[in-house]
Amino acid sequence: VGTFFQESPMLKNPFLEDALLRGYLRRHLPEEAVLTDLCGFGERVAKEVDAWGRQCEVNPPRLVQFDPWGRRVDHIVTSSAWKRMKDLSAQEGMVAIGYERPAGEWSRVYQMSKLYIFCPSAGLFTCPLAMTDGAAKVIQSLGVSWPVEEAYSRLTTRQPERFWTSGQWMTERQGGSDVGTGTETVAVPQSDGSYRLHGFKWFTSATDADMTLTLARAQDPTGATTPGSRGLSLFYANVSRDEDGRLRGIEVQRLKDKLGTRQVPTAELLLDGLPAHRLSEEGRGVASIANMLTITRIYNSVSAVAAMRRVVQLARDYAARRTAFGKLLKDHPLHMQTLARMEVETRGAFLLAMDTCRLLGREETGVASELDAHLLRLLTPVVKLYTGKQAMAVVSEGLESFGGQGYMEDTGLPGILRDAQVLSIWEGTTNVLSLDVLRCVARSSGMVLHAYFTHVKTLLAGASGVSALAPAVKAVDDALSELHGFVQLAATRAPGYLELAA
Ligand code: MFK
Ligand code: FAD
Repeated sequence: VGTFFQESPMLKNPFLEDALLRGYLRRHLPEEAVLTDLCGFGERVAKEVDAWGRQCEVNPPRLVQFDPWGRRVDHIVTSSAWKRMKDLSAQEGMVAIGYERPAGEWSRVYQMSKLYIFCPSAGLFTCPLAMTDGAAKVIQSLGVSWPVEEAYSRLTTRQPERFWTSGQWMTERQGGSDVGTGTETVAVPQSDGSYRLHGFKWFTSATDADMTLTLARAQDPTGATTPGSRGLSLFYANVSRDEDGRLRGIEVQRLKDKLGTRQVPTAELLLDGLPAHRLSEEGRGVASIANMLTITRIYNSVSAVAAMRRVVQLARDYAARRTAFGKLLKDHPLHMQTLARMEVETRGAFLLAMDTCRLLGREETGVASELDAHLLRLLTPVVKLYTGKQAMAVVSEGLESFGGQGYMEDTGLPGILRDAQVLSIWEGTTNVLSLDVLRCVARSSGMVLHAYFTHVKTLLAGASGVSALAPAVKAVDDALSELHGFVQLAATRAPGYLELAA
């Protein structure tokens, strides 16, 4: 009945549609090869990859625990689209770019720009990519030598048939935020110097990974372990099968039934003698995995901004197709004000996230100043916690801009909101990251704040000709004149706040 059918919003090349991204790159990384690659990839994302992403959502992974004759097999069956995402990720160098460094200190900005284009269409394959990149970073920081040389080369390869993904198994039933107290997994030393892990990992995402980094307590010769964070070491394990096809030392207890991230197999795992190698010094597990946390938190931030950008792009397109009260939505000032507010949030978040990527790239290529290193340490938790919250608010607003259709499952829009909800939970909740900020203020004796204010001052100096910014410039100038006392005060107070929070 009726002849009217609403045109759907159209996904266009996310690179060409993003004036801010292109402007940012033109200013900082105007290399033709990079821009051509991103533009070509954007075209592929819109025309091909986005449909695979949708397939990942509608064909979620499932667990086959037993074969027809009752033998334990623990097969996580994933969709063909999910497998295609893995090959695509290798071919496009989604992790490799960060290690090949084709754009020197700007390589992370290049890589993360590509991730940003990919994220909302990736069917959350960006989750294993984050952990894969984090694992490569940890291995690189501890030394690429036996037993992880091959792993490193596979994590960072562009060859799909060699490409490995990694897990990050930290959370146990007693503690996800507080892994120091909550980790029960023990590592039993073997005569050849390796270990066998026994324990239960409560959340392990992308459990179809080829390897993992994980935390456990190494037993001493008497079988005793050290409690707390100082008893944790970092281990590397392959996820492999024996000649009977059974997982070596792992039982997949079940796949989790989740609000969102349904594309990703997140499992509960029983580690029952998993063969592993210790990578860190004994007791340095948390400090050693911190490099992984930095990478995955930056991925999280870029994903958050990408979700906001996608919903804004689609909402803008829809506003030029949908009519209400006799004119297109784009001609209703109030509707456009709503979209403009979303755009402003997205732009601010983009610049903050990209600046963190810029700092990471500088640190990795040895050109970071002391100020850069402090800024990277401070901004990583700040940008993760801030963009995680922002993404939920902006995406939720974005859904409303499609009216009732924004709530309809087969438009693909509700999935964006479901997936945004996790961004403030995994990789450190908002409160835990707030405490991480205090931790780095305290441990640097306030130097991270000094670095921050100095950075803001430099940025504002560049904008001093813009009259609308005059009040902000004055406010920061006033704050800077009290900077010395403020930094000292913050450094003195941070340990107190930490104690209070504990
Ligand atoms: C597409 C999206 C991408 C993301 C996909 C991801 C999929 C999901 C994966 C997960 O969720 S994996 C699980 C993530 N888990 C967390 O993020 C845990 C959250 N909890 C924390 O971050 C706690 O703050 C922490 C576990 C680190 C607290 O542990 P401790 O042992 O009480 O910390 P402590 O004693 O303050 O620090 C131990 C050492 O680590 C110190 O070094 P030193 O011994 O050398 O002084 C710290 O400086 C260092 N450290 C801790 N956090 C750090 C850090 N170093 C650098 N950066 C940090 N963030
Ligand atoms: P808790 O630590 O119990 O926290 C509960 C609440 O208490 C939170 O609001 C938190 O902010 C608050 N809180 C805790 N400590 C403090 C404090 N000191 N001060 C103030 N507030 C505090 N983990 C992995 O290791 N690997 C994975 O692959 C993985 N995948 C995941 C996938 C999904 C979809 C989800 C949802 C989680 C995944 N996790 C994974 C687990 C995730 O990292 C943890 O859930 C998260 O770190 C929080 O830990 P928790 O669940 O134990 O919560």
